[in-house]
Amino acid sequence: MKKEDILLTMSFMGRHQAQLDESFNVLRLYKAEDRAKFLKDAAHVRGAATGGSFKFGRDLIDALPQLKVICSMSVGVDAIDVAHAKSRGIVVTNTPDVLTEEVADTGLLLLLSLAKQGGYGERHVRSGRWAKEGPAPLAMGLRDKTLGVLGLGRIGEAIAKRAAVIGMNVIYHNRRPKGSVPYTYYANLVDMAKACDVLMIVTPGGKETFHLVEEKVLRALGPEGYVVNIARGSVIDEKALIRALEEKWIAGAGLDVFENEPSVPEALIKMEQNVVLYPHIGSATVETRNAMGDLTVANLRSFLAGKGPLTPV
Ligand code: 8YV
Repeated sequence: MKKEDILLTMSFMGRHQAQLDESFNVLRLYKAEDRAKFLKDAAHVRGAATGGSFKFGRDLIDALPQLKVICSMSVGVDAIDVAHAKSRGIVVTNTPDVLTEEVADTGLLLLLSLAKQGGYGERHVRSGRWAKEGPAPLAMGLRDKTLGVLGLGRIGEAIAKRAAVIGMNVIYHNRRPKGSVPYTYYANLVDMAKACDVLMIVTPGGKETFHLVEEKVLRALGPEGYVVNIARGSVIDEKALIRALEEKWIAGAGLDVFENEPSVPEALIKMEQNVVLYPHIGSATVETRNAMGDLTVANLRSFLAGKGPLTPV
């Protein structure tokens, strides 16, 4: 039987390329020399596979009039114009749950590395400063400190549990309180920023959370406060964050995501001691990416076989 044509927007790991090739005739957009001609020839596809960083906007959606499903290898779908896709009756799927614990581990790693200056200490050794200048400066303990979780969803709750294990108090801010959790709810983000020592950002990206953490929130966090972003760069006003660090409105920042990835402002790169920078590694382990890709391919196979999506957004 002739395999169905599907669109693959960006390169996937070999394991998932093989899975896709096994079931479909894969049309690889990222290999196209003439994008317009490629899309004209691909206009009949019903299904597309994509990744969290690939901008799947209105133009591309409208260039594919037969499209019925977009399967993203990510939990965050802010790079896809989901509203427009749904208005065209197109189903969008993502990869929830399979990465929750992994991203929460990275959130904890960023929190500990920031507070305990793990990266700075490591550079203190490798640069020879320890031998030349003596011990690294003392860091901050996290026991009895308060973690303010902005966005207590699946990943937010997993991070909150980890923080409680290391002796932190946990408070949170969401659009509405969550019945089932043992943490104090703050209806107002500025009030929560005032009440916490570390603000942990775990919201989805997109219009609704764009620059949610801006000057007022950063000033409320205060000169001994820290911010950690494990969500999307767009949630923080990055210019305001740089001012906050330079003018010491806050004490430090741990960032896994940025407004214009992979470019990171030089001002942040220069801040050695109180800023930790990771290259969007939240879910970046072999185990978790395998699971994310497997779920993405399973969504596409199920939907195109007429059995519906497994994890629609
Ligand atoms: C993705 C992520 O790998 O799932 C998400 O939303 O941010 C990561 O797990 C990322 O989108 C890759 O660019």
